[in-house]
Amino acid sequence: MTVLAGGVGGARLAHGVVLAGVRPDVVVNVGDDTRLHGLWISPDLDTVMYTLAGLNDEERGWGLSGETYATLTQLAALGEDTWFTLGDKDLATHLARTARLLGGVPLSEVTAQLAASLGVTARLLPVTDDPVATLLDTPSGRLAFQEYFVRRQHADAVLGITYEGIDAARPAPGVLDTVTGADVLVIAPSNPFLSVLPVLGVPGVREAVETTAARRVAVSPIVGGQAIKGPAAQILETLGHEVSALGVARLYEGLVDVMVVDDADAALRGPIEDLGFEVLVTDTIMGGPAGRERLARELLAVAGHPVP
Ligand code: FO1
Repeated sequence: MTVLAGGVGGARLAHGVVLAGVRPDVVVNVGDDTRLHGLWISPDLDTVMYTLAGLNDEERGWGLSGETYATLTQLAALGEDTWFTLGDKDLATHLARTARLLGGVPLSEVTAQLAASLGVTARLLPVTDDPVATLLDTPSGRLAFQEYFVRRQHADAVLGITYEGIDAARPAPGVLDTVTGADVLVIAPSNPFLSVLPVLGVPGVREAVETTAARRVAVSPIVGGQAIKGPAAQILETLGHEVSALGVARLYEGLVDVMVVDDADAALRGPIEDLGFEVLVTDTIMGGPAGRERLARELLAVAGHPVP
């Protein structure tokens, strides 16, 4: 089973798959990646890695639990910008990643090393080893991703999105093989524009999703017309899409066989079926581990994957 993932939604779903006894390959967005304090930070990879390692901060969804902030406090005292909250333990990940990247090890290899060190059994794959940067056009101009998301709290209207570097990016080793070789391919309930499209946009990935023999299942991140987390609803709206699971389904036409929508959106079953999808209506809100495992088991079942 292969999961295409952004941050928190992808991490929680992948965790559910692991809890269900299946070891997934997780292909992760790198468009959120940023350089701060000279360090290479890969938030979505880290969110998936920490969640699968059982080390994540459940409340926030990102970062490590039990963090301290002595380094950040000292950076502020030195006059550095500290709007991006980096905990002391989290900084160790960025130090190790940056040192290894500077030593010439590709991101995919560094990711595999870090994940193995933290006891993650699933295979974590950045979609590419090459730099891709999601840039947002807003009424205040073009913003780098974390500038938009964290510093300005995704308050700006998004009028356009550019995935800088994506046309020259090559899929990381293993990415195309895991998409084409999977029996089940799941698009996690991640933001379509900020998480999923920058994965599909790496040359070769969309074609692999279009042509794989896998049963392809997508979980809508929009429930009852609202995003489970983050700015997905505002972005759908300002980019001219319907803010609903139907609007998400339209984005995934030709890429997905089964759309999974929340019980709250049961009325959208017919319209989504009319687009040619099979539809699974269920509880898609993954609260704790039990909810994640239940959803993962339902996805495995609808996709015909043996459920342990
Ligand atoms: N998200 C925030 O809203 N505020 C932060 O200060 C913040 C810090 C941070 C540090 C490390 C990391 O791996 C993720 C972090 N995130 C933070 C999440 C990050 O912005 C993600 O890119 C978004 O959640 C989108 O997936």
